[in-house]
Amino acid sequence: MHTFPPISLIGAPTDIGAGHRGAAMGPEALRVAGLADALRSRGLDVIDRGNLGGPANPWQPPEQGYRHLSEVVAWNRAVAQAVGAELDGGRLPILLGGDHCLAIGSIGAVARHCRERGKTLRVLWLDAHADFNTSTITPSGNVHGMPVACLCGYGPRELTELAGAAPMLATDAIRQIGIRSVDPGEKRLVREAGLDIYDMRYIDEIGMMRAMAEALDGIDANTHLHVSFDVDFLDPTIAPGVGTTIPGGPNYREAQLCMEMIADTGRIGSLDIVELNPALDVRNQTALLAVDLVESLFGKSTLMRD
Ligand code: 6HN
Ligand code: MN
Ligand code: MN
Ligand code: MN
Repeated sequence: MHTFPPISLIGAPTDIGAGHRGAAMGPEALRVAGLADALRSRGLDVIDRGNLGGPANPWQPPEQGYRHLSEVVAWNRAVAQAVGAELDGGRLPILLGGDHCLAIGSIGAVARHCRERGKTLRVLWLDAHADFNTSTITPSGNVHGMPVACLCGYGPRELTELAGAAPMLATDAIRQIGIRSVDPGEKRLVREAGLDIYDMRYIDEIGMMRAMAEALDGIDANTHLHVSFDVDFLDPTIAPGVGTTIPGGPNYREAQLCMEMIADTGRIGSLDIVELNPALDVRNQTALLAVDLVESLFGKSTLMRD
């Protein structure tokens, strides 16, 4: 049984980088689903910091390949500041999104923290999508399809240098799990950058257990593990409450195993829960499932192992 640092929940109620409205309601849906109490029942110390503020969503078409770039920058600055403050205070930040563009600020702050403390960062990106688009190859202009590229130095300076010199994150620090939708230009860039992708084909072939063992290989006592959990990682039959459903994701047991194996490392230092869209959900079931999985991520086991 591992001990975890005290946890801070940070709400970022915005859908500024998404292609559907509704992810702005994600933080409240996670609260209603009982996230804080679920973690407290694991014996964890949890403070809910409430919600960050930021610009409203003007719902404009993309300009020069980006939708709402200045608003995306403003939200990410707020996120980076809040996440950085929690890490500095020795706490484990959980970002309640909000859409996935917010991972630029969240992981940017985590990467800076790791650089300052001499820690090795490993990012596990659980998602149906690679989120590696740029303004010239994006099919949508939505920045939630670009955060990994921005973190790795591909993107506008306001985002690639949001929390330090670009690249804020080395590609070899990332492992992407569950990927099953990559756009044509994005595919080329992912290969060029050499991203480590455990796509659904690979998981089908070798199983979630071996895929996760590989993705977690090399983690040691000096590793800060950041999990960026895009809820569309999950199969849409169990998680309909997301804007961009892609069939063929991990089922309930595979997702549980994934979270349990991450918990077993004892190294989780920060987490994003993003892309939950209550406007598309059914009786908050996707939020409840996300809470269930996050409990496993913090060591709740279905058997007597905890
Ligand atoms: N997400 N690849 C598509 C795009 O528009 O760039 C979808 C991105 C979805 C992003 O779910 O975080
Ligand atoms: Mn994503
Ligand atoms: Mn996604
Ligand atoms: Mn740390």
